[in-house]
Amino acid sequence: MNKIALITGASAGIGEACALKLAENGFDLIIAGRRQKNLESLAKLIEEKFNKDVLSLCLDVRNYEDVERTINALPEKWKNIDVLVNNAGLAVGVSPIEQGIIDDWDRMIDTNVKGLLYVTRCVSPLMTARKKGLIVNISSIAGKEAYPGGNVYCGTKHAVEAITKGMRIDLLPHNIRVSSIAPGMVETEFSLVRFKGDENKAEQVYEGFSPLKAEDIADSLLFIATRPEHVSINDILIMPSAQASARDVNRK
Ligand code: NDP
Ligand code: 8X3
Repeated sequence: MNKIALITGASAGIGEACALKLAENGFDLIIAGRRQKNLESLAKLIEEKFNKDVLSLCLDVRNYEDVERTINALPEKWKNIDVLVNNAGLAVGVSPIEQGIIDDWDRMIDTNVKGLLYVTRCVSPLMTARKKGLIVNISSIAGKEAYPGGNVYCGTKHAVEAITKGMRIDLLPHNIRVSSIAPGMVETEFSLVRFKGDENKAEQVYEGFSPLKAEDIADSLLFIATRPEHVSINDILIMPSAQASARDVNRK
């Protein structure tokens, strides 16, 4: 039987690339996100290209009741989740703290922190029952540093870093490995979401240097997920070669 991976936020960007990479390398996939059409296209691609089983879950990770109901209702085969990738997340806005928009703050905290917790709360008991599993949380350079206008987004990713460490300790007796991947700038829909659909502002973020591609993060995930059982890759910090810190980018 193939291993099974559940990836949140698989309808775009890093999550989509991770789904394709794991499918290419023998995993069956549970792909989750809010945009059903994107999930359907991805599922079709995976089935046709890699001949792997795919289950699509139209799911908003901010809604605990939906998350719980959806995970509890998984068909028995699909409950044998070997790898959970907590990837769904977003930044919204770059306002300084004194001008912060409460709805932006709520969206980031509810998705990046509470959503990650909700999914983990429902999936981890399936892993502890089987005494095996791997959880990979997608953090960020924003989980290691703060930068102007990053306040709440950086706060959520610092929380992801702390929660990852706590999860690793709690799940240790259950033989479950917990990893974090913290990327620098990756060209995805991330900046379009952060700038609320302003394409010019989003494009400027990646001008004058080569940002990471979503596939680069998928490579890191594959490395983590294919280590022997006695090896845990706790943290990967992966940056574009032209980025030395959240703020230092060598643009041509
Ligand atoms: P994208 O905007 O391209 O993808 C984000 C994904 O998250 C989408 O699939 C989106 O799906 C999903 N998502 C957002 N909100 C929810 C929700 N409430 N419920 C379920 N799914 C949701 O961005 P990235 O691929 O770049 O981002 C993925 C992760 O990587 C995020 O956690 C981000 O913080 C992190 N990251 C990104 C970096 C970058 O520079 N791009 C750098 C470091 C970390 P849908 O809209 O269909 O729900
Ligand atoms: C996304 C990358 O630089 O906006 O986490 O924090 S950054």
